[in-house]
Amino acid sequence: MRQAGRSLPEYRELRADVPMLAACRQPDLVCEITLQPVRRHGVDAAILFSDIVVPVAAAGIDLDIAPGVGPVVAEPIRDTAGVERLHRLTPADVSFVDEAIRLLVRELGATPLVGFAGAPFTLASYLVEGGPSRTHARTKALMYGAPAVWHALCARLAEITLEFLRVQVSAGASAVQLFDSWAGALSEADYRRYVLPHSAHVLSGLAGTGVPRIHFGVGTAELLRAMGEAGADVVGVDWRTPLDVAARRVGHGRAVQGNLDPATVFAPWPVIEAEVRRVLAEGRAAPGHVFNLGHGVLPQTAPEVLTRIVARVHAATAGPGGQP
Ligand code: 1CP
Repeated sequence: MRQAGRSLPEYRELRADVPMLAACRQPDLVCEITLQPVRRHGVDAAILFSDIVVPVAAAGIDLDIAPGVGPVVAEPIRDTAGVERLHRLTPADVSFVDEAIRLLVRELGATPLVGFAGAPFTLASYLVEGGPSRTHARTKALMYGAPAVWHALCARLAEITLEFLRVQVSAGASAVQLFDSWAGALSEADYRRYVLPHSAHVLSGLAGTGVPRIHFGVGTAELLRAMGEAGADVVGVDWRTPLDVAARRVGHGRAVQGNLDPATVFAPWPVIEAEVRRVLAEGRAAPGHVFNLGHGVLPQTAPEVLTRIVARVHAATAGPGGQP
């Protein structure tokens, strides 16, 4: 899950003098940072070191990732002229990602690499607000007040995202994850009207690639049904909804991903272990379950605890005798 690397001293050392976006554009550094949590924890898959705003910057938007803040956009997009500043993405704009993935696939051997991108709503929120927002007030103001501009922005973002994910799959990514982290800010009706068609466009555009598509958001208990309809193979769930409940909501035939509360790592081991067992047991209600945290690794997390959780999950799921 996101920022597994941030809790590692070896990550902090590598990043000490390199700003986030610059790091994302150096294939050898991307390769090494992506490998770090795999080496440390023995997880079953690697997640590409990058950020959801990387393709948007490559498509012409002046932005930065400020330490301790997140993405900050120099000139927020709030009208048609703003949408026009976002040009179409070509593979050449993100050749550094292609190169990093080719390096990684060689290094990873049998371990699959998960590529990712931000979904149109979450990307639009950063672009419209100009940075992280708790309320997404300006985003919703545009959505309700100028729906044509909103849909033009999301359609453009969906094209960029689709192209970016296609580049990652062509370079060798074994699965892709579409992060709609902030979709939980919306009612189901608004999600269906303003967001779902754009995310569905991205997901259906990848159907022919044959790689599994994961779709994740935070605070999405009321949206799981609609997110299931958006077309992914796996729906990621935060820690608020038990996986057996989530499995019913996302609909038949879809796997689930999640959903240990990232703060569980600060509990005594017997509590953590009981939570791991609960998540595994509830995950059995779905046709498939990717064990994961319910959101990103908190930076204060002790790496040793993550290693122990991974080992516990492996012990519970290895072979036919494995029991949660
Ligand atoms: O573990 C990894 O490093 C994986 C790579 C990764 C991923 C998958 C990063 C590195 N970012 C992301 C996705 C991402 N970025 C999401 C979707 C997933 C999620 O919900 O967690 C989002 C919403 C962002 C935006 C973002 N980038 C934030 C959140 C700000 C907010 O609005 O609250 C932050 C803090 C960043 C910066 C960032 N991205 C990644 C790292 C390691 C960092 C920290 C920068 C640093 O260490 O200097």
